[in-house]
Amino acid sequence: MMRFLAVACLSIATLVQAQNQTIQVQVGGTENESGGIFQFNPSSFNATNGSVITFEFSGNPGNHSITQSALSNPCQPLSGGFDSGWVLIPTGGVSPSPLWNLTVTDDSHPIYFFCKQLIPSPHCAAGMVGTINAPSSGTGSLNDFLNNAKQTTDSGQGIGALVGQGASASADPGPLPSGVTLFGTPGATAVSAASSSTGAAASTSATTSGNAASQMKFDPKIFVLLAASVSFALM
Ligand SMILES: *[C@@H]1O[C@H](CO)[C@@H](O)[C@H](O)[C@H]1NC(C)=O
Ligand SMILES: *[C@@H]1O[C@H](CO)[C@@H](O)[C@H](O)[C@H]1NC(C)=O
Ligand SMILES: *[C@@H]1O[C@H](CO)[C@@H](O)[C@H](O)[C@H]1NC(C)=O
Ligand SMILES: *[C@@H]1O[C@H](CO)[C@@H](O)[C@H](O)[C@H]1NC(C)=O
Ligand SMILES: *[C@@H]1O[C@H](CO)[C@@H](O)[C@H](O)[C@H]1NC(C)=O
Ligand SMILES: *[C@@H]1O[C@H](CO)[C@@H](O)[C@H](O)[C@H]1NC(C)=O
Ligand SMILES: [Cu+2]
Repeated sequence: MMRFLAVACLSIATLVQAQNQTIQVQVGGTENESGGIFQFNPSSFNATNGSVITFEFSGNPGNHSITQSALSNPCQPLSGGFDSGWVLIPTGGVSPSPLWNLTVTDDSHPIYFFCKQLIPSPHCAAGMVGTINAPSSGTGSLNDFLNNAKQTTDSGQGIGALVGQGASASADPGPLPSGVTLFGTPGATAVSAASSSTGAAASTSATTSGNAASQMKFDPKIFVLLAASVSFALM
């Protein structure tokens, strides 16, 4: 009986974990690449509700943001959009790199983001943009968004919130080792975010844990695993 319980608990734990994807994105170049690199890597990926995107401020040096925008207006902060603030990493890099965790709350529409840094030239126009759940080609794809971004000459400096449209963070980037500075700290909820996203924000944890519960209930894999556990326990 104890063995059955242990195996069943393990199976459930494995399943719940398997449903939350974690996606790592390097901000400003990949680890150990030095110099001001204006990119997100990867810059286009898909993530289901509840998945966490861990942005790693790996630029060495770097002074970047992750700021939500729209397909048609790629280098302007979206009203009610998410924002990490700018994270300055000095030359030489730091360890550990600051991280920013963004949880997907609506995977049914593409999510677009850019870096709003202007120094030494607008990073957005240089191609520092990314997409989540965008089509792989044609209208709305990363290439489409990137082409729009490259045609801009400026980028908006507005400060957003942790809570965005379709994705939200619950904390500022961190940790901030000595030499690292966070500029333009986003509010927990921006005034503009209140109308469109407060509902989503307020219900983020409830919704996602609710999801996990309902997925557990309906996911046929759990029955297969439980059945396997039972037969294992009976052996
Ligand atoms: C899965 O994600 C949900 C929502 O983010 C969270 O409440 C839950 O604790 C996560 N489960 C695991 C095993 O990480
Ligand atoms: C980066 O450098 C560190 C220390 O030299 C090393 O441990 C790590 O594997 C390197 N990472 C990559 C992606 O090359
Ligand atoms: C980093 O970016 C912030 C926000 O744009 C700016 O105030 C600051 O001067 C920048 N620092 C460096 C060293 O580029
Ligand atoms: C993800 O969450 C959003 C918002 O609640 C919902 O509209 C969408 O259908 C969900 N996606 C899936 C695959 O359930
Ligand atoms: C993401 O999903 C869209 C459809 O929703 C698909 O067209 C695209 O190829 C997917 N992208 C990746 C990187 O898997
Ligand atoms: C981001 O998530 C990782 C993995 O769960 C965690 O170790 C880290 O402390 C989080 N960082 C922040 C700033 O939320
Ligand atoms: Cu940048």
